[in-house]
Amino acid sequence: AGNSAAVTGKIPKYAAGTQPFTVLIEGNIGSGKTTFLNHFQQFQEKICLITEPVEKWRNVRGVNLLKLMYKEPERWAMPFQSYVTLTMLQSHTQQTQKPVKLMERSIFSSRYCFVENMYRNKIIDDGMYHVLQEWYNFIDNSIHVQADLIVYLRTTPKVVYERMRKRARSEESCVPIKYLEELHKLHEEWLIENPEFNNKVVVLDADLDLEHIGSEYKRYENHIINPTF
Ligand code: DGT
Repeated sequence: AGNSAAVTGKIPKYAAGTQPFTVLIEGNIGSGKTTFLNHFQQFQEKICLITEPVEKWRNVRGVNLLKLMYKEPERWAMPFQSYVTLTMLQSHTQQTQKPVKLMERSIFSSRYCFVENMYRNKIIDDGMYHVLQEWYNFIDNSIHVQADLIVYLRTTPKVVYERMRKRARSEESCVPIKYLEELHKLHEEWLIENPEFNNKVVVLDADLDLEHIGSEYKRYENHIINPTF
């Protein structure tokens, strides 16, 4: 065929055309992403929920990469990020028959918030950073990442710091508030200030406690369950 990929030189992106309306749930550590996703479990026949990538990072064939990343970041941040990228791509390209997909985090938060923060703080050096950037560029050009709507669970660093401490995930015991402040700033730059993304973003007040957040979720239920394509 004259217009085959080989002839035109345009190879279709991997997973292009295979993804439903996709909603990404984003926000600082402890902003309630998991709680938000759990709320949508009642709509399982319509929504494919992809939760807790963090569980994969805590157990890669028995190795807890998340723990190693916090314990010895100079050595483990780079392989950790590399694995995060892989797990995110697996989720982004996972197939489903359902008309909506809801995902906790994305390749974008990893790239624009976490990796950026590590680089600014010199936890990963130039060489490591550039290798990751080269991967991101290659991925941009060759893999389709569907993102129709981004739900930003916006919080203040102090509030999520308290939640993180209460939750007491052992790996996070040494995370200082400064880290959450930096991540907050990067989320704001990416989701509020960056015109490439901010027209897809809905912002929820995720400082609200569990008792009150339900009505905030409800405000956006319809957006998510019955998207206007
Ligand atoms: P939630 O439900 O809003 O409380 O969310 P979390 O805290 O369960 O999930 P998340 O993704 O904000 O954070 C999980 C842990 O993994 C946390 O210690 C931060 C870390 N983390 C997440 N993504 C990345 C990443 O791309 N790079 C790095 N360094 N850490 C990440």
